[in-house]
Amino acid sequence: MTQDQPQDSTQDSTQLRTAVVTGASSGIGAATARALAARGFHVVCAARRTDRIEELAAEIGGQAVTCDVTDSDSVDALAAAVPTLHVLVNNAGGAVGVDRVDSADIEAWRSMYDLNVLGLVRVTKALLPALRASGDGLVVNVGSTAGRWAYEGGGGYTAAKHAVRVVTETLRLELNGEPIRISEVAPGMVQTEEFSLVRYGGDRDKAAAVYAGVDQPLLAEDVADAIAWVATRPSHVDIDELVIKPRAQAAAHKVHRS
Ligand code: 8X3
Repeated sequence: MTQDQPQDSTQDSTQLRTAVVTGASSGIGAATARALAARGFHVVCAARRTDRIEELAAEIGGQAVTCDVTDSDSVDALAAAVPTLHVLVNNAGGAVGVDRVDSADIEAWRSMYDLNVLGLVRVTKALLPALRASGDGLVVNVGSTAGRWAYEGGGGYTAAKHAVRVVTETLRLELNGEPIRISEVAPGMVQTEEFSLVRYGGDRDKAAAVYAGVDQPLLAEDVADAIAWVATRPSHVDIDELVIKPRAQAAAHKVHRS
């Protein structure tokens, strides 16, 4: 067994371990689904865009379940498809807009809270019975450096990601004594196909400017690798939080650009 294969001190190591990845249709979610499949997990790819996740599931020998984490019925249908679960990666999320607080778009803030925070809570609630059923569960919440620092124009997103961090800590306290670990992987600047494009309402120039001159922003695969590492530690090892940034990024306001 290599270091990156699932290591499980409590279960038959030949048993196939199951992972659910939300937001698996692109970016960090899709890369994580691939990374976990490469390490031997049966991966359930969950997202709204059925065509994308069906293609991904076929590629990695996994399963596609169409799921909108902002819809309770949809999340219940995901839970019904997963009776037992070892790893839940709550990845679905995103930013909308760059409004200052004094001009906050309340609906944008509401939608960010719904997607990033309530979505994570809905999915976690619904899948906790399956995590318990496996006897060895792990929840990896994809947070952000935006859950650690503030920046102008980021209020709606940073507030939501700070909430993700606190929900993660709360859950760890509440589940203490159960065989379930709770981790947060918090990336900084990651250049993905959609994150900034969505944030800037489809404006490609503004989205590209986020990464302009930055020597090697993180890629989705870098974050997926970190998540897969967290998911392949022995069962007694809990990685509380892992902050991952590109070398060029020291802080929100300190990004080296050439
Ligand atoms: C993304 C990091 O800096 O764009 O989660 O808020 S940032």
